[in-house]
Amino acid sequence: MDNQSLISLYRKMLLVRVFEDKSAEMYTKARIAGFLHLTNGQEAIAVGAMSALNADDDLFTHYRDHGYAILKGASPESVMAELFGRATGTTGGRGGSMHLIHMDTNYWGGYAIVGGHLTLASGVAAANQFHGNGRVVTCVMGDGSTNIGTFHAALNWAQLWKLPIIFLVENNQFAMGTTIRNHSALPDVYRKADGYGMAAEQVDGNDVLAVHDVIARAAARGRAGEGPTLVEAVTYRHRGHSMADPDVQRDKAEIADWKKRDPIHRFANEVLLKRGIASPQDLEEISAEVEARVDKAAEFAENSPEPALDTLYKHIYMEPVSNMQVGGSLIRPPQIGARVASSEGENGRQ
Ligand SMILES: Cc1ncc(C[n+]2csc(CCOP(=O)(O)OP(=O)(O)O)c2C)c(N)n1
Repeated sequence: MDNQSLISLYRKMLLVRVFEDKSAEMYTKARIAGFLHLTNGQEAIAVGAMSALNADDDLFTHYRDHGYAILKGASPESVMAELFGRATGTTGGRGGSMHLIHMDTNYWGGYAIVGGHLTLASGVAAANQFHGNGRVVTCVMGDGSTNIGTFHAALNWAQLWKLPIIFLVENNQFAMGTTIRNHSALPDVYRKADGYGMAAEQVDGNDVLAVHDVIARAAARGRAGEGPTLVEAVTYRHRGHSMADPDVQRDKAEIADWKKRDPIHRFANEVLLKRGIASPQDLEEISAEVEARVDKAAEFAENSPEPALDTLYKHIYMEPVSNMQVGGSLIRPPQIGARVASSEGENGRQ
């Protein structure tokens, strides 16, 4: 990587960090409602991974998704506005923190149901394979997700069909407050791939260049028709599970120890400063630029309108109509658990 690309990695990690800190501040000021899961400490994974993929590759993530949306190409303004629930947000203020989507850049979204997106991501990988479009899917999840049924269903299918997909586990060693040793029979997550004969790699998730290399290899494998890869990136989150978590379960000394391995400071010290790629003053300037950019995003969100009341029912399931004529048949609005009458008759679609 040339010097400019290395500096860009630093700038991006810092942008994700500062964006998260600003989100936390806005949450405490009650500008952001609902849940807010921050990614402080885990930035090297998102930045390293996204730097190794093509712009049109597909991305699915869990709910720790702000950085991914920005790195994929959504503006910090639109992401902050989404957190604020404003009309200018990535999904018009309807999704909020856990459901960022940016289809212009093939970011299929953040998902709140743990593991629920894995089979969806495999479906898109199957579509890519069918169309031969050369796109690879990256599906990001936490370590806790690897105990869920859909994890195993998705891995089995992906390996069986040699789908072009990377399952990227951000192993921050906790599912909420439960340690990986207490929630997973196999704490070495990458070894779960063995059950399906799938390629797997474990990587230091606090080393942005190492993550870049692993994801580049996995993407090449997917594009060459060699199938999926399970990547386990080992890291640690600096904050509680979400803003609602007072973080009393984790060991304070352990948190402090991992903060010494902060991926951003580490990259600045061990790569940029040590190799003379940037001076301390350069880094300060980058920091000031990033802070200003994020302040602007918060200002934009603050000044954006709420979604108009008459759009309340848009983009939920369907336009709410009392009845609808389709092909001469009367379609009743669906009710949960009820059959939907169709031209195929009562026993047709359910
Ligand atoms: C199917 C399902 N079960 C439980 C939850 C509640 N829940 C939300 S986050 C979480 C922990 C997930 O941990 P992990 O996958 O390691 O991700 P992390 O938050 O550490 O990034 C749980 C149990 C949920 N959202 N979905």
